[in-house]
This record gives sequence, structure tokens and C-alpha cells, in this order.
Amino acid sequence: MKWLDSFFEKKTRQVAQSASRRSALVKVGKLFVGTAFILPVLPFDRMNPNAHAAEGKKKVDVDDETSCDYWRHCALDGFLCSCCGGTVTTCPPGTEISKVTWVGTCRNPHDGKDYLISYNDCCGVAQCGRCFCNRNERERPGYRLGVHNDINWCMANTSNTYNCTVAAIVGVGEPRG
Ligand code: ABN
Repeated sequence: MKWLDSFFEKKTRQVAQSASRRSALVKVGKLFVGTAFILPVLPFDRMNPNAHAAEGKKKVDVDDETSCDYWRHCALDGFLCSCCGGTVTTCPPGTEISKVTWVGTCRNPHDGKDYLISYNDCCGVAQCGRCFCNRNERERPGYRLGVHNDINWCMANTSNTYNCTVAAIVGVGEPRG
């Protein structure tokens, strides 16, 4: 195996003569720095692939009055009265409809028209706790009270206790000509 030793010795000497230690270190240094800058910007998918799968499977029912996806609920923040012993337009027994309200605008996917929806709270019984829904389409910040939905609209009733929210159609928009 002497020939092998002398072969490698010869090669090592050749490399040592043609390349300085400093230039070798510079090359290694460049490799490290380049890796540090380039690797973080590579397009890794950090999302959980199962999250996408779940998204694909979620069924949106725009006609189910007990679902937050129901088209009239596009700007409702609260518990759905349709899950609390009432309906989408009537308060549960023992509660009273709020005297003040806020209105939102939702598009009916069946006729393509925009409807003015009054979101009244039902008051007088402790919060229902079922079918919480929080959608905020076209909602505006809280300093514009009438177009903000995160408000207890039982404020003007005898009892301010909030139970759930109904969504009644109070107007229809004219299509733009
Ligand atoms: N309009 C529903 C509601 C009630 C109490 C507090 C926030 C929002």
C-alpha cells in the first residue's frame, strides 16, 4: 500500500502548492454566508397541509338559517337566535327585541341583489351561547356606532341583558343602471 500513500502525499503537496490556506478559508466562508442568506428566502410551505385539506372539505350553506354562513348573516356578531329557540327573525320566548339596532348590507346569492338587514339583539335573558357567529362584511369602526356590530343593542331596553341576534330584511337595493 506504499504506492497509495505516496500517491496521496504527492497530490496533497500539489494542492498545497497551488492553493493557499487563506483562499481555501475564503471559499468556505463564502459558502457559509451564501447559505445563510439564500436558505431563509427559499419558498418553504410553512402551512399545515391538513389545514388546506380541511378548508376544501368545509361545506358552506348559504341557505341554512342556523349557520353563520347563511347569506343574511354577512355582518352579524352574536349568537344566532335560530339556534336559541327563536328564528332568524323572531326572538326566543321570554326575550324582548332591541329597540335600537344596526343595519348591514348583504347580497342574496340567489337573485344577486343587495338587501338591507337589521340586526336586532334579543334582550332580557342571559346569553344563549349557541351558534356564535362573527362576520363583518362592510362593517365600519366603532366610532360610527350605527355601522359597527360589536355593540350590545339591548342598551335602550328595560333589561340590557343580551341573549341572541336576529337578522330581518328591511330594504332592498336597486340594481345600478
Ligand atoms: N350585538 C351583539 C353583541 C351583544 C353584546 C356584546 C357585543 C355584541
